[in-house]
Parts: sequence; structure tokens; C-alpha cells
Amino acid sequence: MQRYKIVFGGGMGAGKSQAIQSISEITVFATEALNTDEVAHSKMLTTVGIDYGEITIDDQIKIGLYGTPGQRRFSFMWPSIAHGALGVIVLIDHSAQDPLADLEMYLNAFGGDDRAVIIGVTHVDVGNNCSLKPYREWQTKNNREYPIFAVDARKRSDVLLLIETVIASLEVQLFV
Ligand SMILES: Nc1nc2c(ncn2[C@@H]2O[C@H](COP(=O)(O)OP(=O)(O)OP(=O)(O)O)[C@@H](O)[C@H]2O)c(=O)[nH]1
Ligand SMILES: [Mg+2]
Repeated sequence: MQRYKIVFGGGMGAGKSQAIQSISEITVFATEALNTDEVAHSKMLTTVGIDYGEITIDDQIKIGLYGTPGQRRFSFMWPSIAHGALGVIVLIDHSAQDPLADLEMYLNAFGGDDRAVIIGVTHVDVGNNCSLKPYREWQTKNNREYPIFAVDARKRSDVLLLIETVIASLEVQLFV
């Protein structure tokens, strides 16, 4: 059995905890607390520590799923949670005030040459402009070429697509 660590990074309310809930085969260990920062986001609960879940792929790859707290005041925790991860899934809330600024910040925080980075754009069902074009243009302008998908963190198949893309890019790296 191979074991991998995959980390979910990204903004407050982007869907990191939800994504882990959607696919974990064990009861998720979560650290949600009442949200006291209603300026940043109006949701009730927010992660203040770490989320942990697990999923087994093809009966032979066990993946530990680690969720980070999105609020910037917890950014000191991000490097330690992401330490040793083979892949990071950066979730961006398309309905946030400035999703491209979020993309830049969370890619700078979680990107790295030693890990696969995949971008999931969530909340594309909210509002009507669901194009990924601005994200692709931003990547071209900033010399990044990470795989990017529009996903709904509430949908198991969408989250699995992100996980499988991490695994696929790892296999490319591990076996070349
Ligand atoms: N409409 C819609 N709701 C979504 C989508 N993805 C996630 N959500 C919901 O968004 C809310 C916030 O998701 P969370 O998983 O708590 O967000 P988080 O990234 O863990 O946020 P923090 O822990 O505060 O950093 C939840 O109610 C999710 O069900 C999506 O694509 N569309
Ligand atoms: Mg959370």
C-alpha cells in the first residue's frame, strides 16, 4: 500500500473542509469553530486548525487528506500542514471579491517545485459568469501552468477528479 499526503489550501469558504467531507471514507476529524470574522465571510463555521480524512484509490493508494484553515491569520500553520505533501489542491472561490488575488496568494503560499499543484475553482454555480479564462490568462502571464478545473466541493466526483489529477501528475514525476 502506498501512502500519500494531499493538502487542501485556499481561501475562507472556498470549500476545503467540504471537499474532504465529500470524499473521506473515515469520519473526518475537523476543527470547526464559530466564525468571528464576518467581514471576511458570512458563513457560520470556519476551520481553526486542521481537517483530516482518508481515501483509498484502486485498493492500493491510501491518501491522507489534510485541510488547512483559510483565514490569513492562520497562515503561520500552512507550511507545517503542507510539509511533506506530494500534492496540494488550491481551491479558489469564484464568487469571492477578487479570486485572482486569492489565486496569487494561495499559490505563493502552497506552490513549490517538490509537489504537484492543482487548482479547483469552486462556486461557479453562484452568479452567471463561470468562465475559467481569466485564471488561464493569469497563469500564462505569471508563467504558471497548473491544471485547473471548475468544481463543486459538494460533489464527490468533482473532488475525486482533483485527487486523481494529483495522482496522475505524481506518477509522471515518479516514473520518468
Ligand atoms: N454553491 C456552492 N457551494 C459550495 C461549493 N463548494 C463548497 N460549497 C459550500 O461552501 C461552504 C463553505 O465551505 P467550507 O468547506 O466550510 O470552506 P473552507 O474552505 O473549509 O473554509 P475555511 O475553513 O473557513 O477556510 C459550505 O457550505 C460548502 O458546502 C460550490 O461549488 N458551490
Ligand atoms: Mg474549513
